[in-house]
Amino acid sequence: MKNRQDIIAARATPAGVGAVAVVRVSGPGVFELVDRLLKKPVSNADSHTAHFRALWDEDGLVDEALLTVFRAPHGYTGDDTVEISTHGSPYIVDRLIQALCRQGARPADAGEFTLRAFLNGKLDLAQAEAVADLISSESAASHKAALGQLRGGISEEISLMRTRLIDFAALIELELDFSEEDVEFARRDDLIAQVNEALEKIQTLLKTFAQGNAVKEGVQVVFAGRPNAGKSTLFNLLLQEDRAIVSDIAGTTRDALEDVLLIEGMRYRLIDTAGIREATDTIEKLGIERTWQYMQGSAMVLYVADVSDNTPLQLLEDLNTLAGKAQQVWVVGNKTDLVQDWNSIEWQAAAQAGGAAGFIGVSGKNPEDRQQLREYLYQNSAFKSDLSDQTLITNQRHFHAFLKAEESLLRVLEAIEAGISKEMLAFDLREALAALGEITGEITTEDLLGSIFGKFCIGK
Ligand SMILES: Nc1nc2c(ncn2[C@@H]2O[C@H](COP(=O)(O)OP(=O)(O)OP(=O)(O)O)[C@@H](O)[C@H]2O)c(=O)[nH]1
Ligand SMILES: [Mg+2]
Repeated sequence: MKNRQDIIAARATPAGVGAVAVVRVSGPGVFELVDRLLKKPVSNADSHTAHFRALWDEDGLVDEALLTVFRAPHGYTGDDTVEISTHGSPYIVDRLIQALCRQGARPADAGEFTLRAFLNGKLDLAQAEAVADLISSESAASHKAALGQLRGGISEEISLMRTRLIDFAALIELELDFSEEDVEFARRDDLIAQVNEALEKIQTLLKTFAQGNAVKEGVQVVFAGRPNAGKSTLFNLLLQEDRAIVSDIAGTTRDALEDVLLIEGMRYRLIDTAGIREATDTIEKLGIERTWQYMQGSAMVLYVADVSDNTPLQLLEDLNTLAGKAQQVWVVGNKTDLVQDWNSIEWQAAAQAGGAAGFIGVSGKNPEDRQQLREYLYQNSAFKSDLSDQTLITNQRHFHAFLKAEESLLRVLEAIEAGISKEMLAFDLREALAALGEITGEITTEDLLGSIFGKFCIGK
């Protein structure tokens, strides 16, 4: 890890031209360093004040800018910081950062400002990760989940669990010190109750991961079916644009196409695929292999069947070939406009017999069916944008740490019941505490910090 005493500088706004660009400079001694680019100092300014100043380097005037001063321990990083808002020209920003570096600053690494905030105790690790999620959130639901985590949702729950378990761990360690006397400081009943309570909390949180992950990454929905069934037509209808090529030639879609659809603040990643049949050439064959892969990896498969060209029996046969290769299949009977007397009951029955979770009949040529299709998707994706205040686990790392904690706590219970040695009990309790502590960063390693903060953008 690089020196925490360095003064670091980076552009905090996106690269390119804009009305305003912000350069952030932070570290002990930053005010004196910035003063050297000014005729009128800011080093005597109060925290949280803004100052209009001309910026100078060796070659002359760089820009006129607004400097915001944050004094330790306030501000984002908890170190002395100046945020310089210049005119939004990449040239000005580069020249300013170079001037700052000549005065003794160095370019900040990705996530280094947030890393410092963490090291200064302004944020715990789960909150720091929430910052990255917040920046990249693209839907109301993921924004809400990230914001909840940033405000300490998960951290609070964990610290409560930890404090209680730490007390017990301490008592058990004490018992170990008096091991010859066979005393029990920690009442086993109370310990069991505490562990059970913690387990319940952890298991509830673990269950939210599927939803949390869907909220963060989006629900993957794949369109599959025979060639010409109208997959691309329905894909375009939902997206309201001519995203995929539609034609009456079977085998039009070769490669999978992906796009994002937002419904009620929830993100869906729609994937249009190549129609399934005996491939006629190598490229089509590769496309169809991809269709199978996507089906396996998707939370939902929308299986499109052409009700004007196929029979319910054919649908049943198709669905049987999907068995075990797709998680949840929802059938869409398409081209209802072409047949007057299609028997929806029979189609529904075939879908059900084939193990599909639902059936809907639509026409891809009828714009009004778009709403119906959206509803179908939204109601049936197990992950509705439940914008309630439930804390969600949205992060793989947290999920695995909770799993570890769960395992250790289950072993604690077993150990008590089986009357296994106190050493083992103490060990498992410590393991559980460590796993929980990893989430908030009470227990960290440099590798872990490197991998978390390396994913941030520079300037954050
Ligand atoms: N009348 C009618 N025609 C439709 C409907 N949906 C699709 N079509 C037509 O059916 C043909 C095939 O549609 P596509 O959307 O390309 O079908 P696909 O399933 O993507 O086909 P592949 O990419 O070849 O697997 C096109 O000529 C569409 O215009 C519908 O609901 N009604
Ligand atoms: Mg297609």
